[in-house]
Amino acid sequence: MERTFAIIKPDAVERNVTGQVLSMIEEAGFKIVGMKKIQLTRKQAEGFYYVHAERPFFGDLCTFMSRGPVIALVLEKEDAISSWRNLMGATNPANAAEGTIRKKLGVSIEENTVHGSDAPETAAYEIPYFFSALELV
Ligand code: RTP
Ligand code: MG
Repeated sequence: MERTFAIIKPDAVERNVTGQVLSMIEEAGFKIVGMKKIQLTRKQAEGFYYVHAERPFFGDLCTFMSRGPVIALVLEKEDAISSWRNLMGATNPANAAEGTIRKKLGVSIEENTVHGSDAPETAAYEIPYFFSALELV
């Protein structure tokens, strides 16, 4: 069993579609082993996405991710990291495959509803950024 880190982003919380995202997660066979609602400060968003610090979209991304509450999740499944990336769909919802969360619910390349760790090292950074071991059950 593998664990990955997921976020339901502010655009989805604002539109009241967190339940739809959670349903798709459970229907795909993931176990939710950690879940909390939290609003990131701008600094916390910058720390979370530090790998993108040099990218042109970094400022807008951190403003977006701290503008309202998010749902932070730890998901468990066989091949959870790649399986969750597949369920999310392409970064730009316009390119996302049928049946993916971003195809169904994404608004734009930025407001794309969900985040997912892209590698085991990323998950190892992201999970403890949000959760203590005691909060994962
Ligand atoms: P994520 O990290 O959130 O799971 O998304 P991802 O791997 O599919 O995409 P990534 O390249 O890591 O980009 C992180 C997030 O930055 C926003 N973005 N905006 N305006 C733009 O061109 C642009 N490109 C990316 C998106 O919110 C993207 O998910
Ligand atoms: Mg990414």
